Amino acid sequence: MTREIVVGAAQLGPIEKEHTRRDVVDRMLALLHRAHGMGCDLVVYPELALTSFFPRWYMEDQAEIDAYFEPAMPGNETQPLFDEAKRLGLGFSFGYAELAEADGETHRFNTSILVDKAGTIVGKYRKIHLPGHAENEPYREFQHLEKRYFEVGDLGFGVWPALGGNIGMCICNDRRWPETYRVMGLQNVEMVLCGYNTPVHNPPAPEMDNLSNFHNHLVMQSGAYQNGTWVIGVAKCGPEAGVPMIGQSAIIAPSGEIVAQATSLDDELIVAACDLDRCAPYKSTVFNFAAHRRPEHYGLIVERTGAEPPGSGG
Ligand code: ING
Repeated sequence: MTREIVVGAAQLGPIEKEHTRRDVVDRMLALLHRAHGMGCDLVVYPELALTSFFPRWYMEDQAEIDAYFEPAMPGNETQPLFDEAKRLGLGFSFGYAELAEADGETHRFNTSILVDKAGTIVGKYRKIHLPGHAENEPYREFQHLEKRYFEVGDLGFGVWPALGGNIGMCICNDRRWPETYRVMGLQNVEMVLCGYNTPVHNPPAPEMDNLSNFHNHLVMQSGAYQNGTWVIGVAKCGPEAGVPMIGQSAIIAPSGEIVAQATSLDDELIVAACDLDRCAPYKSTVFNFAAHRRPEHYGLIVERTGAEPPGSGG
């Protein structure tokens, strides 16, 4: 009996400032029903799926900013998604801006959750690699203020037993950093869920704009292969608030091969039957960490502390 998860990557096209959460949840429900019709077990939605990608706008008024956050999950607007997924027997994952109260303080994270077929939130991840900047940079065609609106995630990279396998999550910029996949790889992850909002144009490095789609798949395919895991990359894409964002959502096998890819810049569902047992051949041979990986010999210099590499006699 194979351990197969039929995955639906539910790409979302542009969400404009005037779109309500109800508008978006209706679009997510349409994709959920299509996924159910195609026999999916799990539906994966993008990063910050409920609103327009608001870090592109410089705001100072906290109430204006907090209008993009969710103080509860599920909340009134997202409860229908939880209810329908449970009724249909589907697991799902999506990203949102989380408003969290802890120790009498308010915290704000770029968050993603994993919900099982019983409708239980079994995993939560808070984005660690926050790209962009914290202050207004008017030179940019558009801003990228994740460092202003979110705290760095405080939950690490988790891997949870769910849907018959080991499932982890990361968010957007995280996918560009090899550590992201390796920390989950060291926890025997078999499927990484990753939503993203990626503009074609990156103001600090416009010379790379023509490689945006290539870099998107490069990092996810590498992460999949080097850790023997499936990677599900799901875009919020298209010309959102006038900012072109890449699509090319993809379902990537542990071999690094793309087994399904979106071809539009709008709401689109791509589906693949993901056999989790395709992870083992990579984890037990080429990337058998116990047999071949030697971190104690890497001479890793602890960054920015000036620490001498081990054995350097410094
Ligand atoms: N978006 C982009 C991403 O990492 C970016 C930001 C674009 C960084 C291009 C570097 C190059 O895909 C988010 N939301 O992280």
